Amino acid sequence: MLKAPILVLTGAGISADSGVSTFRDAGGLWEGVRVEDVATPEAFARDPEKVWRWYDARRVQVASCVPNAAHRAVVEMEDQFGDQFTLVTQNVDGLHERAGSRHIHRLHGSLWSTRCTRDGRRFPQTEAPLPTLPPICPECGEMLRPDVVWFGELLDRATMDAAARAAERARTVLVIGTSGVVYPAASLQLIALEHGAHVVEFNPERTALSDLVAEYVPGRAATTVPSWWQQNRSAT
Ligand code: BJW
Repeated sequence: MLKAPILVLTGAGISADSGVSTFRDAGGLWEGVRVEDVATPEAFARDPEKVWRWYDARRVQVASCVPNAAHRAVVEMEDQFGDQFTLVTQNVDGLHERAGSRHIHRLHGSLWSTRCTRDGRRFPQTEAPLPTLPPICPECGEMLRPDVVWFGELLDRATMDAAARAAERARTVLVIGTSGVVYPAASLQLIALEHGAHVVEFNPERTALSDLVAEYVPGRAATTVPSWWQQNRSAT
């Protein structure tokens, strides 16, 4: 029986069937790349152009991808459960937005906005590739940075607090396509378990979470999530 409130936690794996690379799988974004060279504030301070080239290449890749059936099933969950539904994603690819999800807690930012390195002001930026790298703030002429959260940086406090509250409250939690190794995002599923939620994990590979959850659903998200949703959506 599917009990509300519902929390959906997503990672790179939900977009894998759309053709977006994950980070840690074979052939993923980290293969052949040192994290310290592209996804830390120190790397950006050292060589902003190199970091921007890496992010712009990802923006170009994602721009050619479209949401898949798992993103669409998540939209249907929001439609059915309304304010008893929360979506929290680690993804920066914007595919939940493009699928039609309306309320999204983005823990790690977005590829589709930039942030001024001087005052932190955000600018929407949908052009891919960017015409010049690194891009320059239209207001003050300082460099813009990707609007993402790098290792060693704090997540937005209000976003993380809202996500943690949803994890405490939720009676059903769907964890889709994350390796669960990056904190504090990975703490959300543990908070939910501690609070007695029915946790369902969707992942072709077992993770540290798999032995702890009520249901482990192996397979690709674009197949398993819609199928699970069809079987469970009326059982509310
Ligand atoms: C499929 C599939 C299909 C494949 N269908 N599934 C506590 C303990 C230890 C360390 C720390 C800690 N607290 C903080 C830290 C440090 C650090 C951290 O967690 N390090 C660990 C890695 C060791 N965390 C931070 O630095 C965070 N900041 C912070 O905590 O500040 C305070 C602090 C700082 C320093 C010390 C202590 C406290 C910030 C983390 C920011 C992470 N940023 C990134 C990059 C974002 C921008 C970008 O996109 O470039 O976020 S890293 C990268 O990993 C990205 C992702 O959102 C994140 C998670 O990855 P995800 O989504 O799980 O992807 P994968 O590739 O790992 O997994 C994909 C999964 O999909 C796999 O399981 C596949 O099997 C599966 N899959 N195909 C379904 N078809």
